[in-house]
Amino acid sequence: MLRHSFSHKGIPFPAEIYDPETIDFVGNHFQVLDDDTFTVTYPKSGTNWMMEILSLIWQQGDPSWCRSVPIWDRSPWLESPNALEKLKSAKPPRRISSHLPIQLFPKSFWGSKAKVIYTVRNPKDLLVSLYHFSKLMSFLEEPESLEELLGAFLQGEVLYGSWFDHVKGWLGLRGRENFFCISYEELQEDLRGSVGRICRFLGKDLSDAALASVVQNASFQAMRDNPMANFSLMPDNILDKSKGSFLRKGVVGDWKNHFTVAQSERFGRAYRERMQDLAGTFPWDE
Ligand code: PPS
Repeated sequence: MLRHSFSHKGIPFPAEIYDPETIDFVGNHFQVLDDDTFTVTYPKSGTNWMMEILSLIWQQGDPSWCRSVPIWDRSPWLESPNALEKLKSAKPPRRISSHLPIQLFPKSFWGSKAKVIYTVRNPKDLLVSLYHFSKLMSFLEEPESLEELLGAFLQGEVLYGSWFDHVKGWLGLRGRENFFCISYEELQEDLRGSVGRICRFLGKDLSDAALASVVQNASFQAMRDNPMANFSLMPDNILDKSKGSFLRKGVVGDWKNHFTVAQSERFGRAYRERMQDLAGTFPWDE
């Protein structure tokens, strides 16, 4: 839930950090290049984890870049006004992050060979992550309860709109050779194997030692200990660190500690109804 928002083509954005002109520019005029690589997610799906993994892959496992440059400068945020300025003058190949739903993504992507890595997460865990995140971030309104946030989430009345539409929109690209989808749960289950798959998608050949270094330096603890990745550099007027940590828990299944049986059933009904076309696709689908 947002304190001050604007809606662009039906998608709610926090007005404190985005503006409608930039979102419009990105969709209609931003020039995607063939060697761009995009990390795309719905919020709280493991965006920063993927950004860290990719930074390490690009450096052949060498952590120096990750330890010296803030994560948001290594893979600037497409729809943020500041990052867009950086990207306009960035030397290719560019690494870019975005939470945009597919219908607001740059039109120039469609004629390009640019690669998209889409990370998806169990929406129940994502919702719990968003619930805690809302307590830290100045542009988000702290919900009175998980119940309140759950209602808003199911209505798509949260930042970036409906999770269901976001995931269905992007998964429509499955089968294209420039699109790769992976889940937070797969990363948790087998990080090394997942990194290997990401490398194959990117056409990167890493030695065993380099792979091991990616896995080690992209671990939850390594990222928590890295000031360039743990958001400690984020100003207090945006992220109130006294209320908690951006890298909060980093586990699968935390929803079980937060959802009541009734909330889980309500969520399950909406999920089955909205996701029937993708039934059985994700690790959390029974
Ligand atoms: S954001 O604000 O949308 O960019 O957030 P995002 O990065 O997508 O998601 C934040 C959650 O990802 C967890 N995270 C990790 N989990 C496991 N391992 C690693 N290395 C890792 N890095 C980030 C982070 O802790 C948030 O999840 P929760 O459940 O809140 O802990």
